[in-house]
Amino acid sequence: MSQAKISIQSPADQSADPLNLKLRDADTIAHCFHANGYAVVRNVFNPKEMEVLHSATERSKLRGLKVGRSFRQGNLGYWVDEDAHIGTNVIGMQWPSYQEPALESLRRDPRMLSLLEPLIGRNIRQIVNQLHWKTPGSSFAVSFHRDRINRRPAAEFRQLAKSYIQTATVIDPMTADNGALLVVPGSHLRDPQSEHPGNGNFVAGKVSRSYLENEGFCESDLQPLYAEPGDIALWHVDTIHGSDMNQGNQDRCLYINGYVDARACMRGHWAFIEGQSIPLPPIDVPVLVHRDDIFDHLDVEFTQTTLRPMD
Ligand SMILES: O=C(O)CCC(=O)C(=O)O
Repeated sequence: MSQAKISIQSPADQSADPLNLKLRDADTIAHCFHANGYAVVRNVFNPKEMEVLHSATERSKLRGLKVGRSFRQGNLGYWVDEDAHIGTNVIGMQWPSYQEPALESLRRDPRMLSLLEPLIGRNIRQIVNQLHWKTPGSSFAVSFHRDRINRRPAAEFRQLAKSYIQTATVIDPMTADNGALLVVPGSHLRDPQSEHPGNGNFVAGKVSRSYLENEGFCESDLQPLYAEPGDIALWHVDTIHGSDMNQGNQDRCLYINGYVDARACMRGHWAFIEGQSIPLPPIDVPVLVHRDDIFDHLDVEFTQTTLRPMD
């Protein structure tokens, strides 16, 4: 005789603080995510793990500095900028997981799955695998945007509002002076009021508030996400967010992983199939993520910097 499966789930805590969640409260995380458009889960990775991850990100940055120019090879890419204040500066990179095993295992760690599963299920592709550094003294900042504008071609992402999750694993503390992420709580529930400039999110210098204002929000609507190494912030594809320049003396590295329900999108590297974590293929196996020319260009190429002047 077959027995019915009984699943015991703890109900979501409707009064939970979205800035202070625990991984074991998966339903509460999902509730906060839907209600507020963001959530911060504390201490997902422990200090020992964070030491290893921090070293991996430092090695990645040094690799970029050594080359001294933006370049890419397939989905792997480095963004190296000539900063007006500090000179050659690595602001970020795509798919660092090809080169650093600790970053490769974090993106498909079971703890990531437990965060994602209540939101997008157990079959998950990955669209974003990225490091962002805000080196002290640099002018790198991120203009306000909703991630929806970056999910292109739009027709390839079905039911985007329900199928996509952006996560940031905190590598260096995010503080009041080093350019912490700023989100507008609840903005994911409001229809866009304006056209986003749409010309890239990476900027140099003071971040304009004009998109925020055009969307009917102001400075006091911004919620900073202060966080410690090992915490994970997650936000909705329609949540308005950005971040100012680093005015402090400590680097601010974030490890961004963006995931999509595989039933809604054919692009991306696999992260999980039926909850089973899937490693990256070798770099010379083309996988369609962002670049439509991936099948024709697998050699190393130098590229333009992605920064644009402040608006
Ligand atoms: O690094 C940051 O501060 C911003 C990250 C971001 O905007 C994104 O990943 O969509």
